[in-house]
Amino acid sequence: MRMNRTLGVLAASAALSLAAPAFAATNFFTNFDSINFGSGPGFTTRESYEGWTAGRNGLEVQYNNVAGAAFSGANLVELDTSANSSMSRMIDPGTYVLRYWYSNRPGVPASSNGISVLLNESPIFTTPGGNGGASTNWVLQTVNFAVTAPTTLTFSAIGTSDSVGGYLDSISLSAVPEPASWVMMILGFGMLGVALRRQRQAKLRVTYA
Ligand SMILES: [Ca+2]
Ligand SMILES: [Ca+2]
Repeated sequence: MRMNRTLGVLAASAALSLAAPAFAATNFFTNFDSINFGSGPGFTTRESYEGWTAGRNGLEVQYNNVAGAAFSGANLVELDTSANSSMSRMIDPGTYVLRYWYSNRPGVPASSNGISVLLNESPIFTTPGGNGGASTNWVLQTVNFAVTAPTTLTFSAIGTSDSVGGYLDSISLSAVPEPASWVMMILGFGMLGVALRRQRQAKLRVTYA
């Protein structure tokens, strides 16, 4: 009985260390495929989509190869609607890895294809663009950053504002545990392991007494 209570406390502390601030941070995955827009090619301009809020020029979702194939599923986002456009969402404090797939729009020069990542409207990363070829050319981009207060994460078109621009697909934000949280977590699980072993030994003693 006493062991069970100890075990319970240790399990709770291990769970608490899992729920430490790093784990309360924002995690999301978005691939723009939540809506099936039908079988034919086309595009739609929306004010919000999959947790993203569009800037003043809306958010263009392309589907079914209207101007190049998506990285995942049928849909992708192009960040240049009728003019350079953007999409934003709020994230909580944390240490993060941002991963996203980028492609030039086919046939569009590098000078019109750029996309920047911004935190509270300050650029932290610019996707290396390039001249668009005959088809989409998806390249994984990885950006590491940390924020200590609620922050607006934005993807924004840069370069020539001309209704054609860079593509985005399959974006994920993953919180990275702080070193202190790792130590807490390892300690927590270590203690849990010791308690489990003790409990097992206690049971053995009871069985064979
Ligand atoms: Ca997709
Ligand atoms: Ca453009």
